[in-house]
Amino acid sequence: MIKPIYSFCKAAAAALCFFVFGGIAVKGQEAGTGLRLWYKKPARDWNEALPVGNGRMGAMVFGDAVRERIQLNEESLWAGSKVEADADGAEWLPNIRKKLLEGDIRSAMELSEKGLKSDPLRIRSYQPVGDIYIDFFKNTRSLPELSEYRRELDLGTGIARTEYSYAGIRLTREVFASAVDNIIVVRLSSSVPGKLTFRLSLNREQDASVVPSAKDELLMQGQVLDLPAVESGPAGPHMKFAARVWGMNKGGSLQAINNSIFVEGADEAVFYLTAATDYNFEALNYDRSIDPARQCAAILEKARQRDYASIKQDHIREHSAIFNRLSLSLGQEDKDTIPTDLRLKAVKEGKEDKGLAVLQFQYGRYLLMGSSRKPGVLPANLQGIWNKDMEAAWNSDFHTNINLQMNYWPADNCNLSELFQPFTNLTNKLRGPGRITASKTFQSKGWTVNHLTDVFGRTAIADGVGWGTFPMGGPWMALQVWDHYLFTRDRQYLEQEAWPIIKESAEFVLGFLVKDKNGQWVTAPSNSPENTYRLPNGEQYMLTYGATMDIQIITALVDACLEAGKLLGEDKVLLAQWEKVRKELPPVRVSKRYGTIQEWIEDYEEVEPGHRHISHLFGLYPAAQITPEQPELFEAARKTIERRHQFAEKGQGFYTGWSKAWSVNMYARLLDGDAAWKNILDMQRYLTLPNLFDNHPPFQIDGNFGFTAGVAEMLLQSHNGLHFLPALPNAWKEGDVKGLKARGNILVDISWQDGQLQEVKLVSPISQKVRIKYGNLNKTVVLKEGKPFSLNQHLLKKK
Ligand code: FUC
Repeated sequence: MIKPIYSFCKAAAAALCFFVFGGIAVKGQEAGTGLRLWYKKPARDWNEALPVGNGRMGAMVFGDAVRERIQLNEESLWAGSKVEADADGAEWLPNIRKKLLEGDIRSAMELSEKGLKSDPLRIRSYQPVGDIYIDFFKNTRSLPELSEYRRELDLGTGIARTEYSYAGIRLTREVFASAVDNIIVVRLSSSVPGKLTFRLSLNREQDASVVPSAKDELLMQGQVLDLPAVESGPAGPHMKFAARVWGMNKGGSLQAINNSIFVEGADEAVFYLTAATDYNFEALNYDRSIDPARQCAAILEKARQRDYASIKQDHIREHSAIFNRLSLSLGQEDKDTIPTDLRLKAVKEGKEDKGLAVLQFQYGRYLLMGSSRKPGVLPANLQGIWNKDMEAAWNSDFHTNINLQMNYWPADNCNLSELFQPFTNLTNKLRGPGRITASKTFQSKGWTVNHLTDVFGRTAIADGVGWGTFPMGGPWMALQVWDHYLFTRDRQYLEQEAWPIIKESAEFVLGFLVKDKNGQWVTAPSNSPENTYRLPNGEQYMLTYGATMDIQIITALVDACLEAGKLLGEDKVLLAQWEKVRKELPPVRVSKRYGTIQEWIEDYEEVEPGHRHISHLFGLYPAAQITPEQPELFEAARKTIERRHQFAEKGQGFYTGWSKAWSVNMYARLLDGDAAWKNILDMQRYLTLPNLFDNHPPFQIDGNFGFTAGVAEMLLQSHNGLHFLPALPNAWKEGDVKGLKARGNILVDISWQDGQLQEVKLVSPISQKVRIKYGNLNKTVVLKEGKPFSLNQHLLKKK
């Protein structure tokens, strides 16, 4: 029987941060910001483990004193293979459209099932690389009594640390993912020399084997073996992958045997770890000319030239330079002496903890840094980069009917613009397969993707024609690329990346639209993700034409193309054509039944009124078509979200993490800070896991990112000039934010007291005129290149 081993001392957490081990001062805070998740117990399961990531590799650190587990991911390791799944719509599409527009949805659906159903229907999953286990105390009869246990993740340094004492010895572990050196680093040390004895093993539950590749190194090599699965594409040996762990010891011995490295009697041990696959992003496929084992060897070879201290120093420097660009205080009490799980518990029991909201806000920024940047290429998926399952929930894919887009909502406004690049990379790459989907399935030009994609560039309809027909996935992605330009004003990005993407997306839309009975341009077929309507005869469908969201997306896309086209001197005839189409789109309508925004082109009854998707409010957020300047729509938008909530509270849908996070952003746009704060509290109370991961359930990272974007949106909006503190909750009496980013590439600091603005500071890299707003005050100011511009509570310039 294992004795209870954790007798936790009451010593204040901070005191543990300054132990001296073997002459090395280990300072818990280092260059960090004091923003930490910390716990007095090891993770009992994955949802308590702590994430580190460098954009290409991720790891979840459990911190168990007896058996440490570090679960590993590499961004490109996917099951499946590249397939051409598009159905040939040529023969079917005209009839499907005709039936939809005539209101004969049953026939349209039957025809779609026959003519538009893709093959294979589904995609396969993003997979983990495997696990590192570190076993201690294997040969002891009874486990020693452990004390002063603490594990933490310091968001400012990106270092996960575990510490505990036994028999007068203090043991410390540090884990971080270095973007500079492209590796994961694990260091174990003991306060008493010669006391480190353990076995580190590298494992994967399937499709791989591990051998020593040198006396101090392990090599895992594998190949995903896809078993036959209904409608999921070819079975067979697919993506190849490898991982290497190299270890070094100070004192004692270190030796690789079988799948393990045995360390005995050491003072300190350090491991560098990397993984790779034969995935080639350029080809959106695996590529047999790539040898993952050699890739790993090359990465490790470089890292081995560098000692732990300099790798760590470079990591902290690089990490903190990005992370520290933005600071937020909500005037909260400092509760850092209370473990994070207990703070969360207190909130779940009804307390409010603004500091926890700040921590979650910054955690969203941290998680985007961990899952979306160089050396990685791919964007953050449904779980960022962190996934433990061979068959993950929703395959941990890139869901393009909101989830992938939501992941990137905080990238620009939270001053992390370079983290957006992987989103652009994928959007740009999807133009290749997306042209086939546009031309074959939808008989149009340009490119598009439906409601999901994977690393193999799936763009065809997936998961069935009712659910998966969402030709607006591409235009929505394109719009986000355009928005990134609006934030950064990077002309080169506009010319070389954004413009080709949005222009070709608009080509798709123009070729796809058809005229309805009122002579207006509509999409057909499509759906309003992922909601179902009921016809007067009781039949229920998802498939439709001219869903409100589609019209809003197309309006925004045409507006973007017109603005970009004018900037770039595009052909006037084309611009005029777009302008004409825009005028001939159906209007956004208000439902006669409920006074809400009408979700479909007809005022259908919704089957699930508390549905998690609120697609018809796309025009409220992320787009900016529904604003206080259109009072009727603005009011209808409020009613729409309230109605969703009302039904959700009766237990009819809605409560998923990302959906609540969307509500935070929408309430911010409705200028209702108290409602936004209530939704944040709901997220904390019902939808947050002990490691502060968002709980869909299960874990899904979009909620984390949507949360972060939402908090920023409450403090600053910039879709229509700069609006300071547009949705400040009553509970946020005082506070201070430094380093938000507004469209126009303007950095914004704001402080407030007693719920009133105190001071604003703006810095713009270029000279420009901007409209600013606070409460009822409106004005225009001229910013000079690089010169800070400060305003007081009356929006008067400060000296
Ligand atoms: C959409 C959502 C689900 C889930 C999935 C990954 O289908 O409706 O709630 O988030 O994406």
